[in-house]
This record gives sequence, C-alpha cells and structure tokens, in this order.
Amino acid sequence: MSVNDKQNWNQAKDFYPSRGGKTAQLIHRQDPVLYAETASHSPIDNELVKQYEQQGFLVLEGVFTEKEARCFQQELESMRNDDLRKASEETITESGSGDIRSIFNVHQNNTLFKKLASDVRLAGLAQYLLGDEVYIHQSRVNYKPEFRGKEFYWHSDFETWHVEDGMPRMRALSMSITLTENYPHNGPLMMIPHSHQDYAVCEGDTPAEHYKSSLKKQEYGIPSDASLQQMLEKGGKIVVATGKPGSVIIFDCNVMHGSNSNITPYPRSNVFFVYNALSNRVAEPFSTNPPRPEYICTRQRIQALVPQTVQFTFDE
Ligand code: 6CS
Ligand code: FE
Repeated sequence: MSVNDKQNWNQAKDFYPSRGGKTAQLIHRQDPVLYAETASHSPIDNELVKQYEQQGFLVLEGVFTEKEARCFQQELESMRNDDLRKASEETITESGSGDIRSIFNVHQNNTLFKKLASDVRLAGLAQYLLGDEVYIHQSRVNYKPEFRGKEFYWHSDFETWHVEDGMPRMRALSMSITLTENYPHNGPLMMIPHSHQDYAVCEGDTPAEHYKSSLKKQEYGIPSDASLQQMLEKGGKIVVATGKPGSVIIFDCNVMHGSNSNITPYPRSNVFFVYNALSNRVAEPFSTNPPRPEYICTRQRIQALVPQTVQFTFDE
C-alpha cells in the first residue's frame, strides 16, 4: 500500500465538510437523531423521546432534588473560589471582567461532577438515545456570571467537534444540568427547533490554536445570517430553555443554539456533559489543524461509562 493510498485509507470520509473555502449553505443531516434499539426500554416517557427526535432538544424539570441541586451549587462556589483552579488552562475567563466564564474537564478534575457524569439519570438516558455505550467527549461548567456574563453566539457544537476534533458522525448529545435558576432574562440557552436536521456549512478558515479565542468569543464556525434565517423559517421560532436548579436540558450535537449575555444579578450557571457514542469516537480533525488539547476533547482517555445509581448528600 503506497503512502498516498495509506493516507487516503486513514483519512475518514468527510460527510460534513465546513470552512476551508466552503460556501455557507445548509446541507441535510445524513445521520439518524435517535439510535435507540426499538426493543430497548426508554428510561423516559416515549412522548418525550419523540419530542427530542423531532425538535432536537428536551427540557426535563426536577431530574435532581432541591437538596442535590444545593450540593451542586456548593461545589460550583468552591471551584469558583479556588485560586489554583482559576490559574489553570482548563479555566476560561471572560475577556472583559476576568470573571470565570467556563471550567472545562470537570468530569476528570472534580470528584462530584465525575460522579454526576455517570449518574444513570444522565448516562443511562444518553446510552438509550445514542443506542451505544457512551463516553464523555467534553465537560464544562459555564458560569455565565451575574452582571457581566458574556454571550455564546449561534453555533452547532457538532460543526466544531467535527472540524476541530474529528468527530465523524452526528451520534452525540449534550446534557446541560441547571445549577442556578435559568430564567428567561439571565442568558438561558436559546435553541431553534428542528435545526438539528440541517448542517450549517460555515465559511472562513480555522485559526491556529483557535480554542484560545473561540471559548471566549466564537468567530469562526458560526453560521451565515442567511443560514440562520433559513433555519428559523423552518423551525418557526426560538425556544428559550428555562428551569429551576436540577433540571436537565438535553440537546442533539447539531442543534443550532446560543445564549445572550447576562446583565442581571442572577448567575446562569450550568454544567454540561457531552456524551459521544463509543462507535463515533473522534478521529483526526477534518481541518488541517492539530488536535485540540485533551481537556477540551477526550482523545487519549476514551473510556465507556458504566451508569451508576448515585445519591448526592448536601452537608447542611
Ligand atoms: O468549542 C467547543 O467545543 C465549545 N464551544 C461552544 C461554543 N459550545 C460547545 C463547546 O463548549
Ligand atoms: Fe455550544
């Protein structure tokens, strides 16, 4: 096998080309949304599974108890006040205020969130929806702090994970657990229903070490205005995901979403776990850039989760 053949053999087919001189347009999704085995038993109501498949996301209220949510908030604050953690490359600060914007890799670097990532209420549901064993592709706490929390512009997570991390197909989903109340006014997740069925090809190239800027403010790998408008025409509206602490927002890897800045006195803090099917493990990035660091994209430490029945105790 010549070198050239080997390279072709290694280079997985790019089903979702984007950036690198491509023209902004919508192309149809080439993958199922729901991979659940028909015989397998859904851990949530079948009507909710249908809603997830059709609109691309779901908000489940009260998945965790108020006591458990208070546990998560306690952890949130102790992480926020940990100077060592603030200095870590895994912590992203807001460009203006210097407040903590996100802390990545919490499924590895925090005991409580490591436990939460395997909680059967999350990992068990992810296994069902993705029809496979799952591993954590990425985890993060997004603080969206009070008064000066900055926005996350419209994007499809999958477009970034495909181009910059080499995620081959659309067989991954995010679970965002609300740690503080997500109100309509403090920068909650906004999603366009049905947008997961179209892939928004983005223009522009991927700058070197793009993650050093994109996690603060994403300017590449975002859809054109025309693509956004087309998706909105198809979806008909923008849905705002609100919920009390302990709710879970589940969204397909390709749903078009974003969130506004937060100028209220109420932080909008959520923890995100990205579950990827083991059969969809990341390959080489489809951009020409080197792979992103392990704390943003699990590559070296891919390990199937074993869903656990977990209780979180809050020390009064
Ligand atoms: O680059 C990423 O992987 C991250 N960027 C955004 C805006 N959402 C997904 C993910 O956290
Ligand atoms: Fe995102």
